[in-house]
Amino acid sequence: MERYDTGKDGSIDLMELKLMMEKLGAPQTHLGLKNMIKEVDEDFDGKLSFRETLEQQLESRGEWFDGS
Ligand SMILES: [Ca+2]
Repeated sequence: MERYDTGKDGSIDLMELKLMMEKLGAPQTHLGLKNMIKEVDEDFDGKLSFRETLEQQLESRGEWFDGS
């Protein structure tokens, strides 16, 4: 999923998540995106690290990154 990290900083920020969800065919509102980040963000930096998203995916939300 590194291809979604357009900033190449090792994490997915709000804008990158927005683009990612649009590409996955499930566009989210700004509020929806913030809630998604808040749900997964373990260190409260407002971004999703690959580790955080991977853990989330493994735990319960596999549908997030389906179709990759
Ligand atoms: Ca984080």
